[in-house]
Amino acid sequence: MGVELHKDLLSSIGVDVERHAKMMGMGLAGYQAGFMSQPNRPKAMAYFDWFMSEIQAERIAEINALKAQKKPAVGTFCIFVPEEIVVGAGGACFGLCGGANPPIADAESELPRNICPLIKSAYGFKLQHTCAYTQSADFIYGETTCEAKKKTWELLGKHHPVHVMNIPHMKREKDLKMWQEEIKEFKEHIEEVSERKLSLAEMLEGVKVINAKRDAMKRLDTLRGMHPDIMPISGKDALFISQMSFLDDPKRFTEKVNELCDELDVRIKGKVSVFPENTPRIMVLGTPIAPPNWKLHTAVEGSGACIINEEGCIGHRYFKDNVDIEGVQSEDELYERLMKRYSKIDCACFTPNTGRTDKIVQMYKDRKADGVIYYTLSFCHTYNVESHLVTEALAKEGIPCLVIESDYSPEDAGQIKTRVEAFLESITFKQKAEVFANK
Ligand code: BJ8
Repeated sequence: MGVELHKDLLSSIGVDVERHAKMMGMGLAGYQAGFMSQPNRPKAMAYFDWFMSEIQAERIAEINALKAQKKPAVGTFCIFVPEEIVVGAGGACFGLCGGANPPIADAESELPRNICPLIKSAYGFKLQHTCAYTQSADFIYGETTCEAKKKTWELLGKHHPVHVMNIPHMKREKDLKMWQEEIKEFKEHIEEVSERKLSLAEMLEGVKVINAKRDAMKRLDTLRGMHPDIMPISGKDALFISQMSFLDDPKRFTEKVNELCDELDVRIKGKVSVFPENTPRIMVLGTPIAPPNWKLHTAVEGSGACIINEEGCIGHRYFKDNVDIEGVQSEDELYERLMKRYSKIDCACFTPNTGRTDKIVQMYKDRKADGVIYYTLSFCHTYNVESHLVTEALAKEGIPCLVIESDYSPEDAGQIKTRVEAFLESITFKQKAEVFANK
């Protein structure tokens, strides 16, 4: 197993190697049982299976090799962090572990119980020293998106270097101006770690690399969800790829996603679908689904439906927009373009955030989906409150929607499956009734 080979490195960066190996063993077993056993998977998934086996091993060695050359290693919890700048500096920008249940008990020794599991899980990983990404990070880049995260940085800063980016909660002119300044400051922090100045040309190169990554993910999203009769890849596999987009080397990842897309193109032409005809096609909305949180996708695809996209940050919100660098001549122009791109993110932390609702309705129509599941992590107030506005708009359009609030514990898996089954039954009943009425 990968972690065994890199034991010395893991230990040198402060990972609790025994506990870490145990957790990785459980994670890999879960992946093998839940993913690798799926029938008729695209052959190109072999790369992502390999990546999973090396997720906390070979990839960690790569990141630490960059660090040895004074390249920055930045850990994040949010898609507002401009990874283009880190990549431009030759470094690695990665998402930190925060999707597992076991570290939560440790986190609750310092954090209140009633905050979202993503924050508690990530905090617990740091206390336990069981996330090799967190241990590799020169610093963690936090943001002021939600109340719980904002205050957690103050505590997390006692355990690991943390910088915080001030993300406004409105998008007025004065807010955007401040945002642009924050991006500039981020670049200065990267220069501090790298101990050198970062040129405009390097940053533009970073933008090109990340734009290409987003293009590949958009391509996958289209192939996966835009063909009503053919689903050439399971929702579970596609979600896993989105999750890995925050960890893998961006150039290699782009190449591998494009290879997979080439195969999916052929599958679509040959009408090779991993689900039978008339399988209900479900869109998932809401909070990020961080690995190894595969509970919802397992319940839905284990109940005879297919998930055709995730609207959240581990999904469409992350790759929907590129940075336009056409004609950029100065650093200030680039910061402005970055700000313009990042301020298109329709996170529920903004008020108002009506663009998100309109986008969801349009996405549903474009994909000819059959229903929507609004998934929110417990105690995530912004997405929870916004679910009311979104479901109201969906109801007006006659779009079937199920709201699920959950955490990382395995206890509600059975209950979720029962609710999903009932929802799917109501969708198929409606479809049959429509066919009957049209006869
Ligand atoms: S851009 S969604 S990644 S903030 S931590 S808000 S789940 S209570 S993660 Fe997010 Fe950036 Fe927005 Fe996306 Fe809720 Fe939990 Fe807060 Fe969370």
